[in-house]
Amino acid sequence: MARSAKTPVVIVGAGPAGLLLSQLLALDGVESVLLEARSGDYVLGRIRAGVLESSTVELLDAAGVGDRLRREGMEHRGIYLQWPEERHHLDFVDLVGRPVWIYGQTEVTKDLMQVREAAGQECYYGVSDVTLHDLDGDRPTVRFVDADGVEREITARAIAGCDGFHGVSRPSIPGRKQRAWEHTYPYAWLGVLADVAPSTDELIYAWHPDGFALHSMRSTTVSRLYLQVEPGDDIANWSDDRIWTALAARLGDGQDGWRLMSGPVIEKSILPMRTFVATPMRHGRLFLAGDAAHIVPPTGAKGLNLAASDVALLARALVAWLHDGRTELADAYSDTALRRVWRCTHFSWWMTTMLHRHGDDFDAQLQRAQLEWVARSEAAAAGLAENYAGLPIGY
Ligand code: FAS
Ligand code: PHB
Repeated sequence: MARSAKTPVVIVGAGPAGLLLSQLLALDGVESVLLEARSGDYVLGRIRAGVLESSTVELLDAAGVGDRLRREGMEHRGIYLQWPEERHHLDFVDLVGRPVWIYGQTEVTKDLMQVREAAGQECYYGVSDVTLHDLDGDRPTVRFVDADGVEREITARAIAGCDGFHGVSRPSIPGRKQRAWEHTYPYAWLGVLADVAPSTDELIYAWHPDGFALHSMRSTTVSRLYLQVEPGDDIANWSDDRIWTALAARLGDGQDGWRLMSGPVIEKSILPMRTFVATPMRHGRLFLAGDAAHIVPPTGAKGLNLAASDVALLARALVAWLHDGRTELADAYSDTALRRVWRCTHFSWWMTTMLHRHGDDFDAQLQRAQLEWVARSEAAAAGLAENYAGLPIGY
């Protein structure tokens, strides 16, 4: 067993949460070691989030990784809400003074990987058999097997569980100490990445009798689109033609002269829709952040942004504790983070149940009434804008 010198923080998981945490800690002189089960290329290959809240963009600026985002990302004033024969623009800047940015999670991860590598960050890719020990003591330990098959052990002062929903960190907390909430939605999303310029300047969230559709994007030449499908649906049932036909119908192709442009599909997959929240987000010397602690349906574009806000709070707490011996932020971390987690969990549920076709005609009428209220009432629109464009990190 190769034992490494004691390090202040071991971060399990080098997705966006783990990488951003290592960067924020390093900026305040706190060293960390990253452990990642996959290769860097695999992590970069995952196609996920696309929308960044203003507070996330400001955080990435402060972390020194905002330059390419500001150059290549797209600043959006708001979104469109759509239903048959109607499309309404919600201008977040007019409503709450905050825009959002379109910049794929892949790009955020790439920028973080580059800055950490340039700083000489110690990161073990391709690890296996990660186990956490002595979380209740003052010398918590992580054991793992590195990519060369060498068994290793690192003793730290704190462990950050940034290893996502399927990681080992959350299960390392004794079940009697945990409470989890889970809600599975009765539909799923079929996601499409297409080599075609977006047919809209800003995102279109569409309610339709056949099901929900979303027109997003990754750049001026690549579109990202989603449509509601049955939870157990198989991507083999969805030819490219069938996908484009469904998207055109649901997004209002031909309505008021608007046309949906189709193009070559680069990637298509079906992803489940669920809500999951595990509490507390701390157990002894283990702190959970990001998908390791919570999952939201992507309708509110909150998953990545919540991971960023968790990590901003956790970095402040660990620096105050490890540098200055002040433990109040670490002691409050779980409650502080969960306040924003539940706000975003509710908003994601609210957007999801408002926009996805489910239930009977009465349900459909209620959804239409809610959409018309949000589109016509400035107070209602401001509520959506405040939640979507981003609450302050310490909400
Ligand atoms: P991640 O899951 O991104 O990263 C965790 C990392 O830990 C991974 O690299 C994993 O390999 C590693 N790991 C796991 N177990 C380990 C172990 N035992 N040891 C070491 N490493 C381990 N959010 C949105 O806002 N919009 C979207 O459209 C959207 N689409 C999504 C589509 C899919 C298919 C999924 C799964 C999620 C989507 N999300 C979306 C949410 C997503 O963006 C997450 O919120 C975001 O990746 C959270 O980042 P992390 O917390 O770092 O978790
Ligand atoms: C995306 O571009 O992937 C995206 C945008 C908004 C969402 C979900 C996903 O609500």
